[in-house]
Amino acid sequence: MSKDFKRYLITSALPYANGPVHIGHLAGVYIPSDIYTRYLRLRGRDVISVCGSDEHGVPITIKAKKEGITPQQVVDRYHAIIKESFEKLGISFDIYSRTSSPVHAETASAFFRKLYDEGKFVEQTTEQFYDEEAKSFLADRYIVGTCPKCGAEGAYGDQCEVCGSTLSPDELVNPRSTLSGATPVKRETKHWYLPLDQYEQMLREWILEGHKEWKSNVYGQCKSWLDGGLMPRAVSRDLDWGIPVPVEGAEGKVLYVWFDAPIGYISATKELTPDWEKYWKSEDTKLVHFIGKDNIVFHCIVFPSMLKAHGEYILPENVPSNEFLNLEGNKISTSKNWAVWLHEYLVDFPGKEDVLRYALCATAPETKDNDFTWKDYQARNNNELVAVLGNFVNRALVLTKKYYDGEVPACGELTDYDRDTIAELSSIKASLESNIENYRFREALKDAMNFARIGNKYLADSEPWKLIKTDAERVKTILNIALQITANIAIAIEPFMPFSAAKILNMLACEKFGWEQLGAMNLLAAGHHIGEPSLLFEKIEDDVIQKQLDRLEEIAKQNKAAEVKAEPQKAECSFDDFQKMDIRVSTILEAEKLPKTKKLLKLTIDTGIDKRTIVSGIAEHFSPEELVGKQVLVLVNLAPRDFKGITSQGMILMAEDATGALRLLQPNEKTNAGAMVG
Ligand code: B3M
Ligand code: ZN
Repeated sequence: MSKDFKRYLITSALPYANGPVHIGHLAGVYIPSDIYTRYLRLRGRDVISVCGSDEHGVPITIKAKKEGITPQQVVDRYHAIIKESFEKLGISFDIYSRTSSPVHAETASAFFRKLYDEGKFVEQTTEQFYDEEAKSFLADRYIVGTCPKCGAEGAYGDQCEVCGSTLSPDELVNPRSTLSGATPVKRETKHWYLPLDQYEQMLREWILEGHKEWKSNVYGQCKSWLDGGLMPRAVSRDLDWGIPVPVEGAEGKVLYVWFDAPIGYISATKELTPDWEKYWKSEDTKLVHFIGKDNIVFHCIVFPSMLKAHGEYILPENVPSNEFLNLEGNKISTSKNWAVWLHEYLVDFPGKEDVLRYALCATAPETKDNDFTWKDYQARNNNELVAVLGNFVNRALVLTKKYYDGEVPACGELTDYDRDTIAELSSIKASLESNIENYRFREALKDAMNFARIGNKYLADSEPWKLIKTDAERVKTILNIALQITANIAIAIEPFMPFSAAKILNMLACEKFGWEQLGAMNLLAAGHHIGEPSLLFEKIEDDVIQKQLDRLEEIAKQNKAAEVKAEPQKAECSFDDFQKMDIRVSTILEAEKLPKTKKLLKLTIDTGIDKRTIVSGIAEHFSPEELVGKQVLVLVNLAPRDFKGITSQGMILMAEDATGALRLLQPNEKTNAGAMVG
């Protein structure tokens, strides 16, 4: 059934350059696409993988405004971080470009212009939300309100992040401008629309009839969009950041980011190779888009309609899309900093790139949302990578070093058990291939790991370390087979863990093998000298994991504090009431814990009027040492009270924050004790 393609064009969703990449992006898009690409390369296919930063759109301008820098500065910063961190993780794009590149501006403009000239757009003047204070139309994320579908606050003009619904600004309840907070008014403006309704029939036939093999989450979303009926979609926006609409009378208007971004795949290919048309315009090319589930409609409905309208381009053969990855039970959120950031991981876990690739592939949300936990990450490393894969490879190599001084022993006569083991290994190959080709990367990873599992079992069952004393000839065959399995592992794991595959090849002193050699038992010739064995993986200790969990706990605390609403204001007090309070700047001279109490500190303070004693219930928050010498504000005419037989003459003023932490209130510069507050 499946067609034979001459070449492959792999695209991965262009990350917005408004922040770094996190594990959700990796598990959902970039690790699957890299596994697929590396596999095809290893098979010797003509394949290119393109990606780049998505540098237009409102997410970028909002970030710029928040930080008080220009949109260009935002994208320059994050493009560099993203590009470098992808490279370090071994994500092997043939090109990682950006949509602010001149080639892209030219390609996207020409694309728009062709559709415009051929009358493929509908030009329409409509009323759009406008912020009179900020003097600006409010596209997409510049407008927020209550979600009409789930009632969540803070839904955007284009999407509710709580329930995932795609929205239009008109649907929001109580819309507000994010620029000024003002309630927007309606104002007329002209835009160009792509009449998606005209492509509905084509899409129905192409997807619903022609691509029943697509993943059910993707197919299902397409079907519900198509069954709901398609409407024209605006492809321009009133914004000053983006690619200008290349027609007369379009001042102040740019291409909608979702119009220009997918064209970015084409521009990146153009930048990569003068042969780019071969990849985009030939039915012999298999085009595959790797994306996250929030991008399905754009890649399955909107972009294909654009490509059809243009007329010269092929459509994707598949659009493998994953669901979402959660972190420790909660939704990953960039704005709440609830994420594991790739660039930070690379610093915290140097040399453990493959561990992350492995853990994320193994927990990828392929069919439903899934959860990443640090404990699971640790268990996968310690129980699978160290105990199974690393252990097997190390045993095979170390024993070869020990018994044969690193020379591959010759394979003698095979036993039935040897034959069964070899047969089992070669049966994995077909399953591994079919799983990768059908985008089931978790299953494929299990297949690849099975080479090591079988190898481990083979060594454990045959016990060469015992046999060496009684049947040294037999041990040669056992280790020959173990080494052949090791070489096979270097092939099988390469798409998933390229660094470890290279390390194994290095230890075997071998050049890279081709995929077609997988399953062969003659990869290493007898007499070949292997290199020095070293550990492939190392155990990750609890304290390393605890550090990550502590960091997340701290973030959760901060998020909770940010959510807390301030207590309502107390009843009014008169100026006279206030005047009755005598508050003085004072200096803490001595501090000691009150014996037999948990909370109480006895403080000696200089109020400027006198030296006196105050008992304060802050021992759980401050140590005596850190208080001595500090200036504080003290209510000095508070009626004295006894604590454990000590009279306290006054009260130190403090604020309690939402996490329950206490803060001393202090003059912002050193002040003489006795200075009055009021
Ligand atoms: N930048 C959205 C996202 O990161 C968008 C993808 C564009 S792919 C052409 O979810
Ligand atoms: Zn909602």
